Amino acid sequence: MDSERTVATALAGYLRQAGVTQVFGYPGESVVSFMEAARDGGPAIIAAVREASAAFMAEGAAMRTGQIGTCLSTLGPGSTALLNGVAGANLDRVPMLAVSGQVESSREQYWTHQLVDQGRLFAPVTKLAARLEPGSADTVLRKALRTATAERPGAVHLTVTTDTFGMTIQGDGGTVPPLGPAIRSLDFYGEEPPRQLRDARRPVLLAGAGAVRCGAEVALAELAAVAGIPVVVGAMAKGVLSEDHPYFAGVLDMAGHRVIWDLLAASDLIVTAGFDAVELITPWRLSVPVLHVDTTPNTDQVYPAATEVVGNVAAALSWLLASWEGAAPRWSEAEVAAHRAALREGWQAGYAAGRLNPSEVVTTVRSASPAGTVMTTDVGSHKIMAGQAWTSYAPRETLITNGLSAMGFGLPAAIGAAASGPGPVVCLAGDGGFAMTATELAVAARLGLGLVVVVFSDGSLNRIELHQAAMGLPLTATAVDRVDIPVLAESLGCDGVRVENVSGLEKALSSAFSGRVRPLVIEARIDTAQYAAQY
Ligand SMILES: Cc1ncc(C[n+]2csc(CCOP(=O)(O)OP(=O)(O)O)c2C)c(N)n1
Ligand SMILES: [Mg+2]
Repeated sequence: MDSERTVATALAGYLRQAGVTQVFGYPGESVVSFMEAARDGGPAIIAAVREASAAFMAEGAAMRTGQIGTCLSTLGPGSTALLNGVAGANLDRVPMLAVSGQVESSREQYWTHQLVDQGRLFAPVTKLAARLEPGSADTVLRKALRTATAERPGAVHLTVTTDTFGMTIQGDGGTVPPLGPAIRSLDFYGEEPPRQLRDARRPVLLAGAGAVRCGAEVALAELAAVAGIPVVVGAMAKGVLSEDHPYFAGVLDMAGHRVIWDLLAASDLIVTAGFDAVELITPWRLSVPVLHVDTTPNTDQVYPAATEVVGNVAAALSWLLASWEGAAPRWSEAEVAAHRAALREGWQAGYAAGRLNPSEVVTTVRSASPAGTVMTTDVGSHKIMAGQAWTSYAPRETLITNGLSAMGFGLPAAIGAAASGPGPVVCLAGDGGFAMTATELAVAARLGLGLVVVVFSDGSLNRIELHQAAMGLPLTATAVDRVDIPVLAESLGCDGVRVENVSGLEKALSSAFSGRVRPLVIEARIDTAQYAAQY
């Protein structure tokens, strides 16, 4: 039995043990024997149109499920194409295992055709870039899975030479180590944290993706309600506090961002809860003291924090709650509601009556989406709007890249999310990011995924155009070539429709979610006045 194990079957076996059912990838000769090994018992190989999208599909799947996302490429041009999505997972702190083939080991040291040193290529965009070799395959596979999932999670890349996949390995393989954050551990540094919180008169909680990974939503909601503390969240943590909670105070650095920064600046203590400075778009200019609560010490030092609670975020928040000891709530619900009203005014600013406004596209799609709908965005002005205007009720239902923030994420991530569980999935994309990945619609159609894709069609790379305009420069290279999006969608096996106003959008959405197996692409011709007013 042992003698039948090869590197390829071991890789497939560890992935199965880690709960991986699908690998998103693109083939080449170097990985054929791995795909063959996976054909017998899984994981399934899902072919994307291009490797960069495959990696974003894996990232979207991992964001939705909380499990490790997996992608596959061949050597050289396959691995270089994979890079962006691997970097995305790493900076978005999403666990990912990326595997690339390589030329035979006998030629690897001198060959030049299609040869790239993948260890050096992936080192800056991963937590670990290693080689899978027969003598150490079991250990390296366990190390790869544990490294990718250990706090803070990120990407691991493995290079495997073509011949290595077929090589026999010894041993029974052992078992997959625990994957994920510690369950209860806590350490603290600096002043006694509960006292610091009790001494604060106007504290604000700033929650991030670490709170999602630690399953801290109940502890966060209780602490906010009992202690009366408003909660601002990072975009990648949307839903960790339901946005209809009385103490929900908005999303950092999305539309209406000044209102949020004013709230933080007027506070006398910011308690972070798994917040990661990678989500900061605006420089941190506050002098308010910070109590840093995260799985990871404040090693970034992007903001100074004299006190740190390091460990499981849910356990830390429960500790702070238990130590609150009946002290009076610090903010009233009415005060937080007034703040939310000001924030709403902020993201509505520049509303153009009689036109299709970006905020209306977001709120109209939200209203039409059933409970539990998973939403992804791409990157650009529409993301900044959706990050605030989309109401999220639960974690892992709003999938946004706010670490690397690479265009081309939204549609592949929606495909990855839809392929890894039942229920409706909506993608909100700019026309620039959509153009980068539109042919992946064929993958969604092939898989029978009834995605709804809404393209914010403004004929521009709006975010960059606004920047040029703000600098008083003429617009250069920021026009998006107009294509007939509904026709393009139909040619890729999807339904397509163009809308120019809210009623058209409502009509297009009216049957969008009932028993859909064919993707639907809605081109929403928007007016960009809101973006300009809010820039
Ligand atoms: C891969 C990549 N290239 C460039 C950028 C820089 N960038 C950020 S937003 C943006 C414009 C996006 O345009 P579009 O997709 O049409 O969205 P809009 O801003 O118009 O909503 C660009 C070019 C990026 N984030 N990612
Ligand atoms: Mg655009």
